[in-house]
Amino acid sequence: RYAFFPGEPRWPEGHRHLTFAFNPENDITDEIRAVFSRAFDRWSRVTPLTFELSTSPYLADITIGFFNGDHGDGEPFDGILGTLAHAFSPPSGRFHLDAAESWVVDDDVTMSTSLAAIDLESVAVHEIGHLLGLGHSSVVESIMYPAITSRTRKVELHSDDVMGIQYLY
Ligand code: TQI
Ligand code: ZN
Ligand code: ZN
Repeated sequence: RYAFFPGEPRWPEGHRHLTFAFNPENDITDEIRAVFSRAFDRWSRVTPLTFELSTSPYLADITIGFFNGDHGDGEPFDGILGTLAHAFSPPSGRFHLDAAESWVVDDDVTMSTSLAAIDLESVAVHEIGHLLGLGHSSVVESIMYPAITSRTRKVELHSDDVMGIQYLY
């Protein structure tokens, strides 16, 4: 079953239109932007929340960045596999991805020749769940279940994810 962070933090009632921006240090291609837009849309479709790309990381509610190793928040990345990404609970909006991963964008990750290939959209949908206030679920098929394998793709919200997010919003 779905779960929340302690105290059930969520984006406040008067804050249902959220903006997101990318770390200006990263080279974000249109393809990568499209992956994140699709991931946000999946949550938007089942909630009153809307998400819009902003060009200002200082003003945006959610900031997304790729980092290597120690990046200043006490939770260093560890190179290939292990920790892939992390996102903080509301209203932090910080979403960090390990730049060392073999991220797969748009291509079919199940066909990748790299054994360590990770589907970016699958991780984005999961981390956005955290950004919005969902913890980990015990339902194996859910997006918020805490296991991901390389070379797999899981991007469709499960009814368990939808029930969890609709409780919060
Ligand atoms: N990152 C962990 C995660 O997002 C970070 C984490 C551990 C965490 N415990 C937490 C975040 C509790 C919030 C609350 O779960 S990860 C998965 C999954 C990771 C893991 O890089 O290990 C996914 C990233 F769920 F499959 F294990 C993406 Cl989908
Ligand atoms: Zn971080
Ligand atoms: Zn998680």
